[in-house]
Amino acid sequence: MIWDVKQECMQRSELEELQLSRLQELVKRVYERVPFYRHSFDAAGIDPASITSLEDLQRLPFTTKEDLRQNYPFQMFAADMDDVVRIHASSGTTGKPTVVGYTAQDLEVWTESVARMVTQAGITRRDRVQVCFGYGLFTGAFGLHYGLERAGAAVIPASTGNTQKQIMLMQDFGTTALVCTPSYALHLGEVALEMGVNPLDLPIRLGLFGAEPWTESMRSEIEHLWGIKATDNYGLSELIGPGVAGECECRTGMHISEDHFLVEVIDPDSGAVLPYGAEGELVFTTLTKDAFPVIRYRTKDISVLYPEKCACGRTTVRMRKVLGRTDDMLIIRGINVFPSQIETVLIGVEGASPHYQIIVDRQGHLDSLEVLVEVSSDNFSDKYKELALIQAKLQEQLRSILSISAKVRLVEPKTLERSVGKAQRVIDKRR
Ligand code: DLL
Repeated sequence: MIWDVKQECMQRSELEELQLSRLQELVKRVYERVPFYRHSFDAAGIDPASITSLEDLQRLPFTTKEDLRQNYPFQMFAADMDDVVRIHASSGTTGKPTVVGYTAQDLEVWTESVARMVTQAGITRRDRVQVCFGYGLFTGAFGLHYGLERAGAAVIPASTGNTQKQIMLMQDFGTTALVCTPSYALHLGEVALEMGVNPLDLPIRLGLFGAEPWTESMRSEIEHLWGIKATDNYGLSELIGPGVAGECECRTGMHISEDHFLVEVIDPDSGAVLPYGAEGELVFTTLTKDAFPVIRYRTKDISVLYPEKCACGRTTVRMRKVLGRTDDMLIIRGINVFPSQIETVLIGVEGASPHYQIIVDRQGHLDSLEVLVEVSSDNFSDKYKELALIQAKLQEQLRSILSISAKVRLVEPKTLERSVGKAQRVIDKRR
């Protein structure tokens, strides 16, 4: 089924006309309402009225996560704070998160985009959908929640954690579809088996997975374990959250909701726009966001765009699975983690030095994070109590900044390898 035939199956020319009028309106609005855009357009010599074609988009400067950080928390908002009805956040590169806001109109756009996305994945009003994303500042749970309700499904807001109870809910409520990160889907399956429950005996038929990269081999592992069809969906908080793109039944890339999100692929080094079919960094402009619009936002996600009409009938451009990024952001149990966030914590704790190594691994199907930290020479002592205090403090602060727990291992001064060039801070054993 197609949720919104008019928007999803538009003729290219009609879509481009709509995109242009929305873009023109957006550029004028952000110029008037957001000092950051006014300054950056002025610096680039751009008069909003001079945007007369979609190609003119390429003249506009990019927006980066660093720009959002410098305008923390609300200076990028284009709507009055009184009209903002929801605030979410995702990881920033340091201790402060990236903050995004929604007006009632934004929530409506979000709900519709997700309803579209879940419908194309195969959800219907007969489904009972267990949402195992954390309900909180993360956009995953609330975004999926309202879109699924709009699509008519029965939502089970199970949130994260308490995995045995999740299995019990699936059995008792007759869950037919699962929404979570692909790695959590594997972990859930493993726990079910440990409990003596065969996932194949549960009525789950469909999985909607996203928020982290996953490979085709992981897809088949999940499908075999659960006996379900596993679909991929993509989004990011800075654009709206989930609902930017998702697979249809053909699973030949994720359809991007282009009436809301104008997409480009660029060469991450030169910034030049690349043609369809070329691999590069995804850049998005939000065409309909009210409170938190972004212009040419650099996602750092690497993908490829396919413009050909899909066998499902939708005409929107599809994006290939995202398997890599241009920066060092890690996604651990669905949570974005920047090494620089960890560094910020280390610098703030007396006794810890900024010499560290991050080890990401997978235990069973769950990601684990370990941080090796050199104790500074003046603080290094044989006193177990003092070291245990530093360790506990680091663990507590990392947990509070990253929202996931990290195991901290203190090591003696000057024992971690020093590099002459770029420090090799991260060892990701999951790859
Ligand atoms: O992860 C939004 C989301 C929630 C999408 C639930 C899908 C399902 P952020 O926390 O801001 O938002 O993280 C965004 O996660 O730039 C990608 O690097 C990565 N990402 C999201 N979906 C996928 C995916 C949500 N399907 C960042 N495949 C993005 C690969 C993904 N990476």
